[in-house]
Amino acid sequence: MGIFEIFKNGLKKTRGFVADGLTKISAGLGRYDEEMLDELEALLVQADVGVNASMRIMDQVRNQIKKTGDDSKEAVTFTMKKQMMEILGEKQQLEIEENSLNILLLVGVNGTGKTTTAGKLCLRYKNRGKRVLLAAADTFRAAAIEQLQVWGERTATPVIAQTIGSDPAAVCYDAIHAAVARRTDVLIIDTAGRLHNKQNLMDELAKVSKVIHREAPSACIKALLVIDATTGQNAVIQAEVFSGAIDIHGIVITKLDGSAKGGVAIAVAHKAQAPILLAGLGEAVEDLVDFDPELFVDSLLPNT
Ligand SMILES: Nc1nc2c(ncn2[C@@H]2O[C@H](COP(=O)(O)OP(=O)(O)OP(=O)(O)O)[C@@H](O)[C@H]2O)c(=O)[nH]1
Ligand SMILES: [Mg+2]
Repeated sequence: MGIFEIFKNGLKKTRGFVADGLTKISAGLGRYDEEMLDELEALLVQADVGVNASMRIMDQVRNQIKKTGDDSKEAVTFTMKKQMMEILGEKQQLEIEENSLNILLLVGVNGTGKTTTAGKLCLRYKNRGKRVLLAAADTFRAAAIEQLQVWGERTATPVIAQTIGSDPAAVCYDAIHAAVARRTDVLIIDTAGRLHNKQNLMDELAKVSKVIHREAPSACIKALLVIDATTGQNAVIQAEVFSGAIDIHGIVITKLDGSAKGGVAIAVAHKAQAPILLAGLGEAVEDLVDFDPELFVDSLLPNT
């Protein structure tokens, strides 16, 4: 399957909602009057594109119609695509430096897909011939350590872990020294999404990040925020909260396959400082792809 097919397939539900909605709203006329444009805007909001981003997109559509007089479905879709891509920004990729230790720190609230993404990334780099190491810095739940160990077995990757309740920063310390000793290319650190409260979580992440930077000053360190597309506008808030605690290099948006609300990627991009780098399009180990704004938008809207 080509990458566009993977996107289209993963975003089937959102496409069904947005692209089909677009066609339905024009009532088969293939053009949009003012009322239909309002309906289009509401459709975007329902697909979780967010109120501000939806407004920005539709303002541009209205301006364009005023300027050219062209209110055809093709013209409207074209302007929408252009605006969405502008919000999503240039395609950016998660780069790994050669001949250096790369540390990927996965953070995010509980259940967003951090551990799954750790496993998927592990396979990605193993397939590229890299030496990979996993670290179980979610010490809050015993099941979290076991879950990462399962990914370790599945991908034949060693996992650095301690016991439940141990200090996550100490796990990171161990993992970094193991990574250096083993000449690891990519160290992937899984962290907790749930602690007693949010402040605890943010404090813990700040501490973990500090220890990583202290112990591996010459490593290429990147914190990736994992957010769940099915959580709607909450995802936008998470992007803000985590950026306040640590320096976020990029965003992984997971479960884009899970709902008709994949439009949230646009809302997140509109608000967040960091770019969306990766997309989770399913639960399987191969269901992680580089986020591509153009393919994403083409998957969402009808063909022009
Ligand atoms: N459909 C779908 N499911 C996903 C995706 N990514 C993760 N999941 C599922 O989401 C659930 C939670 O994933 P985890 O990786 O355990 O999430 P987590 O962030 O580590 O959760 P905590 O450790 O509780 O904080 C699991 O059932 C995963 O299979 C995705 O891209 N698509
Ligand atoms: Mg986890």
